[in-house]
Amino acid sequence: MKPLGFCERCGYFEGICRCKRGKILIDGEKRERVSKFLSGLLRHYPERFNVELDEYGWANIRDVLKVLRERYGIDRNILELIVRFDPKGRFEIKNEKIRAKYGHSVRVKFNWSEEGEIPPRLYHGTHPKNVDSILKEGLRPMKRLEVHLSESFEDAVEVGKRYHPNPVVLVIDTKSLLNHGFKIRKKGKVYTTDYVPPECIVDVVKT
Ligand code: HQG
Repeated sequence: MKPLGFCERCGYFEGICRCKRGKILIDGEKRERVSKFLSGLLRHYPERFNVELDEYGWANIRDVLKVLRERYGIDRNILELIVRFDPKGRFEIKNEKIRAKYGHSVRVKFNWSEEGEIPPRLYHGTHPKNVDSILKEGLRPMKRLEVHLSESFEDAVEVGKRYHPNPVVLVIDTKSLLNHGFKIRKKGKVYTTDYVPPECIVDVVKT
């Protein structure tokens, strides 16, 4: 990830600011580590750090900051920057609370969506070895609560690269998915649904 910083002339910035004189507040490597930890904390193991999630996955920002301060020396200002500049819109801060928008394995209510049109096609990057089974039984949430879809082919390739250098990208027809009775929810740059039947997968692209 790129560093985040503040400049008196340019304001908060990602990478380097326009006048190149801004101060880096968190370097890229640490930003990524904190972001990954925050994803784990808010999606999978809040109880390990005595953080409580309400039914929609919201945690008190105070509790989260206590953990981040101890582990990484991070203050509120930097947490807010991490959330604001997150490339996938992974997190949300509201009313002194913070939550992950998607990706949970802990039981939270996920039946909400941001406004916006659903694009005609969505994409899912995966390991080539999963393809036969997905084409037979459909896309399932597996260990998470929801199935995750990307808004662009390129984003899906990045998701798939977590598993294999040459992932397979499945192309999903969203109209067909909606016609099958499945809701599609927008959560940052990611779209989620409960299940994708094989009939809604209209293309399988090897990369
Ligand atoms: C596969 C990250 C065989 C599915 C990513 C995937 C995403 C099947 C894996 C978000 C299957 C589950 C979620 C079936 C599904 N047979 N394999 N029937 N159905 N699978 O990690 O989508 O960066 O739970 O293809 O970028 O990879 O952390 O899902 O390979 O947006 O914010 O089972 O998490 O976001 O893996 O990743 P995951 P995902 P962050």
